[in-house]
Amino acid sequence: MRIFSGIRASGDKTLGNYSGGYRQYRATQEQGEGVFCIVDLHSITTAYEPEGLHEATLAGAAMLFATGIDPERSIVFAQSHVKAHAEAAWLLSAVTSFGELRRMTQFKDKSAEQEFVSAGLFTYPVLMAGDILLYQTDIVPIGDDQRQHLELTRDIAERFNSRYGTTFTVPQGVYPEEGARIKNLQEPERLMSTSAGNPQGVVRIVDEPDIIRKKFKTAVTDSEREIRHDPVAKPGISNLIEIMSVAVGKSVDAIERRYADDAGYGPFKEDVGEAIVALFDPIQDRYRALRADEGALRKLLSDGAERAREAAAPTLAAMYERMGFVRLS
Ligand code: AQP
Repeated sequence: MRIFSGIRASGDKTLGNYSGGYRQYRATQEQGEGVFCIVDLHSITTAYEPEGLHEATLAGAAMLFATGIDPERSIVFAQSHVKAHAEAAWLLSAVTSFGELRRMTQFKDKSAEQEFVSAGLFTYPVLMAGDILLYQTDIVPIGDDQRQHLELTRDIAERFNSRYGTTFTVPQGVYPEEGARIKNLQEPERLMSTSAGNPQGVVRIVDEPDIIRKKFKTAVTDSEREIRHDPVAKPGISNLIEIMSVAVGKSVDAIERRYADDAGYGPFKEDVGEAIVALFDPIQDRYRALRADEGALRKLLSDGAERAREAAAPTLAAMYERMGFVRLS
C-alpha cells in the first residue's frame, strides 16, 4: 500500500499540524510504503520571504524525522527537488475546471486574507492532485481542512482515467477520528493555523514548555464557572478535550468521564498544557539534534529526492504518452 502526504514549508508547525499531519504520518508509515513531502512549491502561493522559505524547508524536513518518520522505511523529500510535480500539475490542469477551483473554500478563505492573490493560490489544488497521483497513492493521511482538495483530486484522477485510459490509483483520504480540526485556543471558532489567527492561541511544536503552559492556562473556555454539559455549544472546552485526547491517546468520552466531576476548568487546562509539554518534549530534543547537523539533513533530503524521482517517473511518462505528446527515446 502506498501512502502519500505533503506538508507546507511555512513557519513553525503547530499542534494542529501534529494532530492532522505528523501523528498520522507516523501511524500510517507502519501500513505500507510512505512518501512524505515538504511541499515547498505550495509555499510560494501566499506572501512569503525567500529566507523564510529556505529555513522552513529544512525545518519541515527535520520535523518529519523528529516526529517519527523513518528515512530507511519512508521516502522523505522536498517537492521542488522532483520536477515531476510541477509538470504533473500543468498536465492535470487540462482536466480541472475553472468552476471546480473557484468553489474551493480554502481559496476563498485565503484569498480574502491576501493583499495580492496569486494565480498559484487558485491552482494550488491541481499541484496537490499531482503530488498525490504521481505516486499511485492508496491513502492520504490529512486533516479535515484538506478534505475538499482530496475530493477534487479523486475527481481529477477519475476524469483523467476515463478520458485517457486508466493511469492513476484513485486515493482515499484518511482523517483522524479525533483531532482532525484543532482550533485556535483564543479563537475556538477558527482552525489553529501556522500563518493566521491570534498567535497566543497557536501552540507551536517548538514552543518552550513555559510558553505552552501559558497558552493553555489562558485558553478561552466559554464560561469559566460553568461545568460542561453540552460540549457542542462550548467550542473552547470541546477543543481542549479533543487536544487532551490527542495528547494521551484516549477517547474524548474517556477524557470527559475523567473530568466530569471537577468543579472548574482551571486544573483541566493545566493538565492539558502538561500533557502537550510531555508529548512535545522528546520531539523537540530530536528536532534540535537534527537541526544541528545541516549536512546530514541535506543528505537525507537528497537521498529522498532520488527515490521520489524514480517512483514518480513511470506515472509522469504514462501521462505524457496517453495525452498524445511526442516522446523522444
Ligand atoms: N488545525 C488543524 N487541525 C488538524 N489538522 C490540521 N492541519 C493543518 N491545520 C490543522 C493538517 O496539517 C497537515 C499539513 O498542513 P499544511 O502545512 O499543508 O497546511 P495547511 O493545511 O494550510 O495548514 P496550516 O498549518 O495552517 O498552514 P498555512 O498557515 O501555511 O496554510 C494537513 O494534513 C492539514 O490538514
